[in-house]
Amino acid sequence: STTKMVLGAVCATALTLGMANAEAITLRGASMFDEDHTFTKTFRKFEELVQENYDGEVIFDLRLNSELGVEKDYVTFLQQGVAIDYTIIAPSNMAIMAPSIPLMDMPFLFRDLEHWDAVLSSKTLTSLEDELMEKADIKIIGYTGGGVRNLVANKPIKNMEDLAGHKMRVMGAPIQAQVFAAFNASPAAIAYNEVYNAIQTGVISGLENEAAGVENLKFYEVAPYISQTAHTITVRPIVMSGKTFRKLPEDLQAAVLKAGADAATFGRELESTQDGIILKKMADAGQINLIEFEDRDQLLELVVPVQDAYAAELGATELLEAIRAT
Ligand code: X1X
Repeated sequence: STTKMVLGAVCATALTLGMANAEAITLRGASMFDEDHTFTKTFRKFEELVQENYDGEVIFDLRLNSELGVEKDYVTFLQQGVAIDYTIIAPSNMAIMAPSIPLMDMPFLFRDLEHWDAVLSSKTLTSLEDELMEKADIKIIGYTGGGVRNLVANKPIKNMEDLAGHKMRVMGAPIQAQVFAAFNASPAAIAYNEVYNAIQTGVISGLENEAAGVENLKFYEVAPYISQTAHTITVRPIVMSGKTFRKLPEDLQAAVLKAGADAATFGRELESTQDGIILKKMADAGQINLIEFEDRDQLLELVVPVQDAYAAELGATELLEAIRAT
């Protein structure tokens, strides 16, 4: 039935774009979450700003709750120019199309929120954007994110000893598995919508995620221990299919770019301030137990050679150095 829905969506997208100028243009978005998640709020802001910046009429058809699949499906849709026109995707979920894009998303890349914000507000990541455009025909129109990823497990993980052999889900980019393997955990790439069941049935013991995802998808029901490794500050590009973007009238293209940048700023502010609040809310409600991770210094040491080797393999050593030097 997902196939049917997607096929329907393909036709609708093609039709409405073909009628640009004559009538309202429909843009279809997709999200894995419900109306309360920060991504959805960012999409709603994007819709409002496009409409504000553009004279014609645009209809936004945002499909929530994974109706159109998960991020790794969205990448294929965007690349092919079918089913969806815009969304937000974790760079590590785009590895299959552009191997260097997960560099902006790798654990321990940013020292703190200030460093993260400085990099995202600069032009440092332009070469990665160009590669994504060239290899996947996906256009980054803004950077949101700002959640802090921790270990989310069905048991407390306090130190390196607890982490050894810990079976955990990571996103499907090789760098993610490499990093957690270097920490001596046992990482496996599993689709996001299979994680809850995989924990429940004991296939894995946890994942790593930011507060917004844990809350929205109720991962705390099967993995209530949050070990505060704070290993990633998320970078979440708002993206549009290049095939969609090129079909839009010029004034709408300009409105989309402006709205993308401004909605991203809104989303970053929202998620970075909400992250700690959501964690506290879940802890106060007895949904999660916050665990201090004692050996974060060791993670920081172990990750550097893995980051260096990945960047070297991609010919992106200079870029990594530029990010570190920001
Ligand atoms: O781990 C994932 O695949 C997801 O985690 C969160 O929900 C978000 O960061 C989302 O973008 C996705 O990466």
